[in-house]
Amino acid sequence: MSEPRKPGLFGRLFGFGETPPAPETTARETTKAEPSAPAAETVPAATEPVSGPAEAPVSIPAEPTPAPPTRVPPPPVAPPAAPARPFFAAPAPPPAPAPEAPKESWIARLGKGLKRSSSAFGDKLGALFTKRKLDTATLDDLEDLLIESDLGVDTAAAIVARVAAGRYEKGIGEDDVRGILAEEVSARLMPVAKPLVIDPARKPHVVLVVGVNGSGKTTTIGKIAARLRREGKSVMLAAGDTFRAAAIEQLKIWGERTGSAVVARPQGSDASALVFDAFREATAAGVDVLLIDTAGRLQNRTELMAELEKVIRVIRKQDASAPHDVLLVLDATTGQNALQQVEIFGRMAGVTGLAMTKLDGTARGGILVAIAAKHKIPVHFIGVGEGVDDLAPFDAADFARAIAGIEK
Ligand SMILES: Nc1nc2c(ncn2[C@@H]2O[C@H](COP(=O)(O)OP(=O)(O)OP(=O)(O)O)[C@@H](O)[C@H]2O)c(=O)[nH]1
Ligand SMILES: [Mg+2]
Repeated sequence: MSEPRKPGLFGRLFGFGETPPAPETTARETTKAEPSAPAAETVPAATEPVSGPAEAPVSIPAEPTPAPPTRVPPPPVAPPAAPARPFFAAPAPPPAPAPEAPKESWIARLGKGLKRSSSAFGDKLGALFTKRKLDTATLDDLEDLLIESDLGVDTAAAIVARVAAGRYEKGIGEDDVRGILAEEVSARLMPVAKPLVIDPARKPHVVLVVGVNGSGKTTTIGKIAARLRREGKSVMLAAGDTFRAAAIEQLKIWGERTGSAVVARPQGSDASALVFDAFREATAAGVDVLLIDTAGRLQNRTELMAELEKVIRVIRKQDASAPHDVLLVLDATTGQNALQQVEIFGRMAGVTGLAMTKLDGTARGGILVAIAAKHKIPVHFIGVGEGVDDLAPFDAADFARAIAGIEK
């Protein structure tokens, strides 16, 4: 069942062409922030590009302990100017001979996480369909079961209708029901399964990452940064979660790990001012992608949502088209509340895409189907673990099979 990673994964992930240029050291100059940026501190990017999948999986604790040496001493002198090498036109570097760690494929991990739901679902389904004939009570129970799985009332009704169609008095097996479930789920998710497309014309392409507390924003930023770096893109991270010192340190660790520059300010600084500086620095350095971390905030905390709106206004003042993506990170374990998060973050922050994390350990992935049916917002990524490689592009058919508990 464990499938080898497909070679085109990263391309599919970001919608890039398939020949990424040779990685360069991060383009960011290591000069300090411009004078008008009082306390802005930029941690220079590591000079080594990320080494690829061979990198050991990492796990960042939610509250990273003591700050690593974030005030990195004078950064290494930029290597002798390489002949102007365009980011996107160079041939692909020889693929790093990444000795594929004997690690489970993401789809296997997704399947395991969702297995809780699918096996619970399967057990109940098995009990339901032991009878030879379908009757209304069985179908009602099936509908309840599907609604409990967070799929949404309409989807549940549609599945039940298909199960029932023409089969009264005949009966139907559990496998057939799983097949119908997978098809219906897939049909609803297909239209929203879209990669995050980074526009190479933008320097920087700005991705603002938002979501409730602990949903996985910072980790997802780290994972995305790692992928982008492997694609040869230069990346800057903005530590826009200025509330907690630990949050700033956490992002800096990801910066070091991925070879991305980090723009940070001391705890308690104004997030909008930080973002302003970060945008200007990213522009000056010609960085490809600016990933902006934000503090977790509950969607019903008006003042915090207002702060987010301010961050967006500040970005727009500098580039009316930015942020180019507003990625809402949803924790799959949240269940139904995710619907409200999509609605309110969507309204206040103009969410353009979703990432759903923690699908490796939950029984509640079905909520994505309800979200897709209701909001039709693109789903870019799923997170299936805490490690740097535990991010996958969203694939509707795979996800649907995992939900239905169908082994590939
Ligand atoms: N199992 C699992 N854990 C994850 C995943 N993504 C993130 N986490 C963990 O979830 C916890 C919270 O992740 P963070 O990235 O700090 O979340 P955040 O949204 O930045 O949190 P705040 O900044 O506090 O709002 C950490 O322990 C992560 O390692 C995932 O896909 N699977
Ligand atoms: Mg965070």
